[in-house]
Amino acid sequence: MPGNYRFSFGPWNIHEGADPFGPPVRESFAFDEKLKVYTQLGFEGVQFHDDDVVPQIDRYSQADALRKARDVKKRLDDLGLVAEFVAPRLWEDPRTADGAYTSNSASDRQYAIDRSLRAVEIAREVGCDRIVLWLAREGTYIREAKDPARAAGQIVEAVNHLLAADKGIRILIEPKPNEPMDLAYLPTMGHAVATAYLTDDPSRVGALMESAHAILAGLDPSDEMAYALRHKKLWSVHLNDQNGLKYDQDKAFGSVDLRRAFNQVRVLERHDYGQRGEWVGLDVKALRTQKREVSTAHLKHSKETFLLLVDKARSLDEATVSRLVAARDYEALDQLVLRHLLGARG
Ligand code: GLO
Ligand code: MG
Repeated sequence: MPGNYRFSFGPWNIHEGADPFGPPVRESFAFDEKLKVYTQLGFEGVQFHDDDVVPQIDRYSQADALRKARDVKKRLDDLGLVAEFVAPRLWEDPRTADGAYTSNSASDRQYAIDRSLRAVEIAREVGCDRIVLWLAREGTYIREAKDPARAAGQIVEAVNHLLAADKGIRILIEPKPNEPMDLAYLPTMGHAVATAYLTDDPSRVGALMESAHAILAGLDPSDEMAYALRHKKLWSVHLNDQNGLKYDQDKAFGSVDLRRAFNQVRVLERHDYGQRGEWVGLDVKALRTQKREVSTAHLKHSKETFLLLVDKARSLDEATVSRLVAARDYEALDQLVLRHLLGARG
């Protein structure tokens, strides 16, 4: 198996199988049990929401929250795990119902900024310098409810607050076009990158690209990754898969479209992703039908598929690819790739 990659996922990827139409179908795993799964499956990186580190964070003073974060850091150290990032969860509290940074209520916007600043300190406490902003509710259900140009500015302002609060912190914007909102304000990689350049320190603002989010936007994930890579702003990924334009599925990587998965791996390989410390992150959901004892298999499988595709990317006959591109014989190029993926001989 090819090496050189470090893998991560968030504890929310091990879950009880609830969906909008039904309650949990599996017993929970305690946080410490989840941490053991990381080691068992060969993942080193842990992605956190602020309240994965400090459950019910809003109930605690910041001093207490940081004490709890310190305890989590110790548990990570004991297991040889590393925190990759902390993401403020800005979509569950009633004060975020109308959005967080772009809410029409000034006091609710302030709550979102305060909570994000707390997340920055929590990130430091668990030993990382990365904040992920999945801007879940920045958008509208009813188009006329907000001014989108103003909203774009409010998001920049919020990022500036975080940059100013900690001179070493880095912000990764995770774009997504819809869900939970009808229409979100930062739907694509282009929006995330452009937002970075509007901030006070573009060198500390980058992006996390999730495969399913690109597909929901009708775009190819490998092109979205490549765009961010060209700007030196692809600082993390959420690999998964998505069967077309429907609810966000977070299927195992490669589950729907192997060739699309191959092209994501190929673009990462070709641009030395991982060599500057970037993690290969997963954001995958176990199927509701899965029994508890096999409800972490989607993580193992996604990682295995990634590594098998690294093998495929490295063994593609690039000389023939170049020759066919030069001859502009894209039909032959198409078949070369298909035969390679199918393992055809001769
Ligand atoms: C949802 C997002 C979500 C984020 C996570 C970290 O669609 O993908 O899972 O990745 O909250 O910010
Ligand atoms: Mg994600």
